[in-house]
Amino acid sequence: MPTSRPNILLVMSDQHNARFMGNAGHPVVRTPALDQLAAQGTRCSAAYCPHPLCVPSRMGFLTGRPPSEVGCWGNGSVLDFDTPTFAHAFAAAGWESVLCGRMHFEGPNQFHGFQRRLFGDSTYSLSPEILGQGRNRTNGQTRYAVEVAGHGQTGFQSFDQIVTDRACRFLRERSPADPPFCLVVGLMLPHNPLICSQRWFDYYMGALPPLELPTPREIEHLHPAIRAWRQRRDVDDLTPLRHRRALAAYCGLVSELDQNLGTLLRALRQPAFADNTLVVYCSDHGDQAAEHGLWWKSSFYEGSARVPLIFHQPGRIPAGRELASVVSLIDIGPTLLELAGAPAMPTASGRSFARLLLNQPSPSWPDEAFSEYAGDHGDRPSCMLRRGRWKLIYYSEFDSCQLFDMYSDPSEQHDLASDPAHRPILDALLADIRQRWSAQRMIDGLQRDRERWKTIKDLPPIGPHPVEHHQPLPGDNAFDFSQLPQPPSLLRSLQNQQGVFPAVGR
Ligand SMILES: [Ca+2]
Repeated sequence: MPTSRPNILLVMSDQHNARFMGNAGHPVVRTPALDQLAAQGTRCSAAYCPHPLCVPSRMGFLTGRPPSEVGCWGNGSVLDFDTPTFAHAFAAAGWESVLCGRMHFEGPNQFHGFQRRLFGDSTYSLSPEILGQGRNRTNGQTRYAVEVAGHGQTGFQSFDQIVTDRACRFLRERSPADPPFCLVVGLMLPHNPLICSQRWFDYYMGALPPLELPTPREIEHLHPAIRAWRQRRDVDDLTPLRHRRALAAYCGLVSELDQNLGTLLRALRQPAFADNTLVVYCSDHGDQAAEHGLWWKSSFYEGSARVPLIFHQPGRIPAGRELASVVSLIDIGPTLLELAGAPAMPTASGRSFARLLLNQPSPSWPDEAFSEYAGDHGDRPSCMLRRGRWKLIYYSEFDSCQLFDMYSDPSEQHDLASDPAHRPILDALLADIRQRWSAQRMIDGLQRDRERWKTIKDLPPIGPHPVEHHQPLPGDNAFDFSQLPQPPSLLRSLQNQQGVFPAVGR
């Protein structure tokens, strides 16, 4: 354990596919800051979110518990005021617990254990023209969000710049006499709208190789749950050019995220922090980014369910190492507390993998991650259990599974669920899922959530001090729709939206 209490800087992006980093082997995307962090630290290459959707994943991450255990089922979920988070745990142990930027807290409590919030969230960052409306929204999960892709700028970029500036100012003003800090910086990129600066967009349009998209025949043979997922979002017949433009913009947003991370890391280069700051980078979930022809989150393919995760503390955490053990975002709080020498959080069911990070024997590590999804956009509940080499995805809508061998088939091309030779492992994992999880419980929870949300969604924030949410300036949002190869095709079959949370800035 450290001789003095380390500072902690944790940067969480939104919707970053773990493959989209140079250090993770991506052939094109440019991420020099993330690459340097990974070169000097340890990259966890099998880290998963506990729910491939923003609010439940983040509340699981903060509390160290499966989201359904803390009553979070969807993007309108309000975490109970008195549910302990690792921000509470650090504050109780003498750290100053600080949040800067996004954490997607719903309801009036905008702190949840953070003693200070340097800047608020991105709820109002997009202009109506760029945001769109109804289901034809650029920040949502329908074909319109892929079609409106290109170069320009959005309030999410200006939000991230302000968050970065405020966090850097906090670091610059820190005195050695101050208590150690646990600073969580929440950035919005590379979350869609798929609009990035022209410099990056032009670069990636030229640099990306031809995309590998499923053929119509392959789409016909997809698992019925994936076919239903595609139809609900109306993404079946997006052209290769639409996908390519969207992917170029996504790569551009990743590079812009990386630039902000680089700015933050440079602000840490001062004697007061040099040897005693633990830096962590992660994202709340991934983005399919055209893998399997899909976009966004809300599925359990690697692009959506796996997250980037890097730990950096030179002289303590091994440099340039890949840790391939299976871990979850709900394990991060317990891990940070142990690495910092702070008391553990008794309410957490996530486990510390500090010993794995320090390259110490950890024979009892379960090497598994569970992730659940209550449903959104008309989806029905589903869940995923990754244990060692195996990954089982269970779809309640069809009472059926996908099974992948992640060691031999990391891109999930060969579903082994109907292979008799793999029946024993499928049965064992499915029995485990049936014991710990219920689709009906997810449906009931989501319904209760919606009722709670209607009552308290508009209450003003309460907490230690007022919170300044982002208000974009004129010019922060600019997109020339005439650059699109064809006008966006507005959603053809609008589904019944009764009871669905409005999804602004999700
Ligand atoms: Ca998110």
